[in-house]
Amino acid sequence: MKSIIDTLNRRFRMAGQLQFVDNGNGLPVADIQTPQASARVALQGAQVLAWQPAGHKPVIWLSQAAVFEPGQAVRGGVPVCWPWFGAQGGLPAHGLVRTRLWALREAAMDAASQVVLRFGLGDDASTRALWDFPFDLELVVTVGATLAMALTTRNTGEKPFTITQALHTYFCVGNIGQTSVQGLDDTDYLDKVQNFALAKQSGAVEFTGETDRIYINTTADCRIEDRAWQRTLQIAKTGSTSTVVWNPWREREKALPDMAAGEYLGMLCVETCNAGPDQITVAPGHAHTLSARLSVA
Ligand code: TA6
Repeated sequence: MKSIIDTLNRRFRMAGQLQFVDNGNGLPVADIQTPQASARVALQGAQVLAWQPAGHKPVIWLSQAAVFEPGQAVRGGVPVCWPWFGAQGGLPAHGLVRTRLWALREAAMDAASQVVLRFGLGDDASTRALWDFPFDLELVVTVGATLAMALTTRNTGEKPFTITQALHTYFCVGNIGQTSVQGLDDTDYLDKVQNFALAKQSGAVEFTGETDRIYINTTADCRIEDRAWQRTLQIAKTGSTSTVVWNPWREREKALPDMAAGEYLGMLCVETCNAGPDQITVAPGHAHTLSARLSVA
């Protein structure tokens, strides 16, 4: 592991702004500190673990009980779910890529002094054993006063393939009971808590119990109104016509060993997706990009 971290530092380190560290459990993490923001991104899963714009409380939530082990999903941050969202028969939940080590293809500082990391992952024998298609996947993470994530799927094979996917974003909130999500009024959703029954949102989404919904046919940007912390988080998206909203609440939290007791009170997932009936077919030689841009209003 040390040699991976040494290699990353030799190739990509930017003195005082970007360095690579072992997070203590053997996984390399990009540690970013700029005047605009601090952030951490794990090479496993190309998973953003933290983002805090200067002058604000942390925006991205990470469980205190998260497990950092090679090949294990990490509770919190922004797991990349791909090439399927959710359950898929006996296959790993949320796809193949959140537990794999991605390559860092490029690290740069852009004209706006944001740190840009470009991660990549391609198919190999182990992905083809579970999902038999050649692909190239890139996640570009841009860290500044906003956090942008763009996931591009390229079909490098000769047959079309169909995917569902998510930037499964966990947000910090002051108190889930004093939080609402705007932008989904009048939108149909599939309610996982009610066996995927179809329902329609009326007004803002408020939280009084387990909430696990795939909002469909929506390209709308969302806002998290956090009354306890008196702040608004904005989520702008492209390449997505579904949004998932999730909070496990008290009972379901107990079934998640990588969440500490009561942590559901301080988190909320609003996920930029192509999920449920929102499926993307990518023709050979073509690409699709799913993107989310987060900001504090
Ligand atoms: O996005 C919501 C969801 O699919 C929930 O149903 C819940 O299970 C959550 O993701 C977490 O999934 P995970 O596989 O990370 O435990």
